[in-house]
Amino acid sequence: MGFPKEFLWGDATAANQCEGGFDEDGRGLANVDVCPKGEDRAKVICGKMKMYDFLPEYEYPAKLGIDMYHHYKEDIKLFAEMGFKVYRLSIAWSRIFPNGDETTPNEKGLAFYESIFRQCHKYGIEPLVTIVHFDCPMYLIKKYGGWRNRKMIGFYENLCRTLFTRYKGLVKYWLTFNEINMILHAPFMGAGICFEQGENEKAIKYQAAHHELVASALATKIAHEIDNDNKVGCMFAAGSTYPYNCKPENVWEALCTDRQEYLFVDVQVQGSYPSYGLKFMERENCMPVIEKGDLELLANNTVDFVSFSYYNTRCIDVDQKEEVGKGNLFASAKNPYLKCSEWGWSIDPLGFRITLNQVYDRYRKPLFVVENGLGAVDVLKPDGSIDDDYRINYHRDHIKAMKDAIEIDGVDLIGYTSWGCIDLVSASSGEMKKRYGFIYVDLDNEGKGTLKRTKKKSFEWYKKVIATNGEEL
Ligand code: BGP
Repeated sequence: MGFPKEFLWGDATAANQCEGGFDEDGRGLANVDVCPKGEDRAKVICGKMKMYDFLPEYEYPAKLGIDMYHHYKEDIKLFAEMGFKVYRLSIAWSRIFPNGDETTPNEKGLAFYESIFRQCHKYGIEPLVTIVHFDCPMYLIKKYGGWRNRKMIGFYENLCRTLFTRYKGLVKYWLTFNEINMILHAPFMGAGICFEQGENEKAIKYQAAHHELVASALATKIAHEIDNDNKVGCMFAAGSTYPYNCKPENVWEALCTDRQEYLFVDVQVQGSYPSYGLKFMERENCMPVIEKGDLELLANNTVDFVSFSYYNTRCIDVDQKEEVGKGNLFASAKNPYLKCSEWGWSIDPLGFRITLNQVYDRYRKPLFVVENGLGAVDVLKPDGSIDDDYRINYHRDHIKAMKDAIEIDGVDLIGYTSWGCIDLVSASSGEMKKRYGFIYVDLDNEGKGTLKRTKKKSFEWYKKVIATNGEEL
């Protein structure tokens, strides 16, 4: 038993966190470029502080990333050495359409990703492509207001059509939007939205979400039309919410909290807004404008598989005034039964199994875990090696939980791409020292370093896991 024979082992990265080359070969500026390092980052990514360009007093880590733009061949070779069956990466929209609303794509941008895909295939690695991993051309934000504007659907459609046509035969697995529910938690990073004073923020977020959902259904439709072999998935930030105890109010709140996130996925998988969601949006005065034809489009173009990121569970205590737990931009009460990472994210492998089961029970579609990992500070030993046993332990426990979900619970899981196989810039904090990789990159928080890649201890470990199809952990 154990993992299915065809199980897709690999890892994931995102363009804006590793590529760099922010102004090379015609690439346009994007929201993810102007998210600075430091204290104000949180305000910027949440749309509370307008930052539409680079300001001299800030540093912007995405400009350089880990310079994968110039290192991708070397990096993919290392992924191949680990035995990846799949590599999840994302497209930087503004490399393909620098402003976003052009009709003709930038050939240099298209050629760059084509070269990446060919490189992957050279080693027998299947690319899994996230069409939008948080990025949005800045021009679309300045001119149209980002995803709050319905016109975005058309621009995104153009992007998708271009990608599906150009990469037919090279890419089969697509994700429409990374962590679509992040619109609620980080609207500038997730959907290019900045709020003006006095606006109904909730209404704007749900309107933007509706636009993304329509765009996602449209992408699914076009992907299937262009190539019947295309498999399209939704992607959300998962992690079940626990009631702090059996107090019914806590149980109820936990359910409501999870529903907030499931709302988007319910639409993408089941093809319609759930009743609780419609009631919520009505009650909270944030019902989106739904145009004629939208509901049919949503109903007729549901996804082929369900993917999600899992880092931690959450915990709800209605009596606890202060929210002290942290984790992937979600607020949470502190769970006294769990240890936390150095960044305060709880570590909960059984929670992973719980989440896998809950998602599968709800949707009964093939699942694909596309992010999971431990952000930690790594210490380079004098001989240049890195003993990241903490990372190995984290992955071992989570892979075991995944195995149980498959073997004991019958969850249909087709693949696992852990997060950040090669150290990259942290999305939430903009730091380099929050490292997830099996491969170390010599670059510090100040942007200094040689960019040299070094294998960590976990590199050989993950290689063994893949080679034995998860039998040797
Ligand atoms: C998810 C994002 C990723 C990634 C990850 C880890 O929300 O999809 O882009 O960064 O979280 O988060 P962080 O980088 O903040 O540690």
